[in-house]
Amino acid sequence: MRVPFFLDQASTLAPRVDALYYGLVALTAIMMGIIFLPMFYFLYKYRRGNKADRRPIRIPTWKIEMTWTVIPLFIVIGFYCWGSSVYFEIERPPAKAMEINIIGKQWMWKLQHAEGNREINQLHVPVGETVRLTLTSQDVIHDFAVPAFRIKQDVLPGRYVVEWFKATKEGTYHIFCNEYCGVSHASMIGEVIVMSPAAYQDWLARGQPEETLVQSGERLFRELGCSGCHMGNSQIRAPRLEGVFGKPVPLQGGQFVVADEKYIRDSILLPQSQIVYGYAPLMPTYAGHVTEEELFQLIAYIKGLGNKQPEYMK
Ligand code: HEC
Ligand SMILES: [Cu+2]
Repeated sequence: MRVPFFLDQASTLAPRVDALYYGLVALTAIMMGIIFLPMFYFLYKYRRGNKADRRPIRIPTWKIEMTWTVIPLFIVIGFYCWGSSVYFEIERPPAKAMEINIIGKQWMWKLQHAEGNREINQLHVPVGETVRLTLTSQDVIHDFAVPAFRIKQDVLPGRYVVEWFKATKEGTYHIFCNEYCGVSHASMIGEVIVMSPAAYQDWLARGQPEETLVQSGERLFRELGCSGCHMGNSQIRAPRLEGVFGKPVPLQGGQFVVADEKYIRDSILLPQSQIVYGYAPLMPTYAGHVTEEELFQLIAYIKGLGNKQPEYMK
C-alpha cells in the first residue's frame, strides 16, 4: 500500500509500522464518525420548533455502559498486541546480520564496516540483507533516524545501542539526527545508499581499507599492552579473552554478567567497576587513551577471538 503523501517504504519494517499507523488513523476516524454523525443528526432532529418525541428513553443504563466500555476495551487491547508485536520486531535485531559501527559526534556520523571501510554521513549497504547498527556518541545525545526504513534510535554517550533494518529497495534515503544536539544539529544529516549486492561488493573493494576491523583491534591489543597481561605470559595474572564474548562472567561479589559489547567496553574504561572472580583488580583504566572508534575495534577483535571456552569454565 502506498499513499502518495507518505514516505518511501524501503525496509521490511516500513510496511508493518505503516499498517499500524493507518490502523490507528482508521480507528480514530471511525470513533469520530460515531460521535459526530449522531451529533449532527440530533442537532437537526431536536432543533427548536421540530415536533420530535422528547420523552426520556427507557433502556437500562448498565447495558449502554457495558457496551461502550467492553467493545473499546477489546479494540484497544487488540491495538496493544499489534503495537507490541511491531515494537518487539524493531527492538530485537535478528542474530545473523551484517554489522556496522556508528559514532555520533557534533555534528556528523562516523561509520565503519567490518571490512574496515570508513564513511562519514553515508552508509552503503546491499539490498535485501539484514544490517545491524551498533551506535554510540562521543559527546552529547544524538538520534540516528532513517525515515524511509521507519527506524529511529537515541544514541547516548557511554553506551551502545542497536538498530537494525533490511532494505527492500535500491535507492538513496535520508539519515537525520533526530535529537537536538547543538547549533549545527540541522546539518547532522546524511544518506543511506542501498545498492545491489554486486555493486556493494565493488564499492567495498574500491575502498581498499588497510585493515579490517578485527585486524585494527588486534594491532591495538598489542600496541596498548593488553596482550602483555592477557596472553598469559606476564607476571600479572589476567583472564584469557578467547571465547569470553557472549558468555556469562562470574564477578567478585557473586553476580554474573554476560560479556556483551557494553561489558567489554566497561572492562577497558572502568576496569575497577566489575572485577572478574578470582582475579586482582590490577587492570589499568584506558579512559582517555582510547577513542570510541578504537573501542569498537578492540571489541571486534575480542568478539572474533573464537568460541573457545574461557579459562574459568575449564
Ligand atoms: C596490567 C595488566 C592488564 C592490562 C595491561 C590489561 N588488562 Fe584487562 N584485565 C586484567 C586483569 C587482572 C583482569 C581481571 C580483573 C578485572 O576484571 O579487572 C582484566 C580483565 C579484563 C577483561 C574482562 C575479562 C573477563 O574475563 O571478563 C577484559 C575484556 C579486558 N581485561 C580487556 C583488556 C583490554 C582490551 C586491554 C587493553 C586495552 C587490557 N585488558 C589491558 C589485566 C590487564
Ligand atoms: Cu546530533
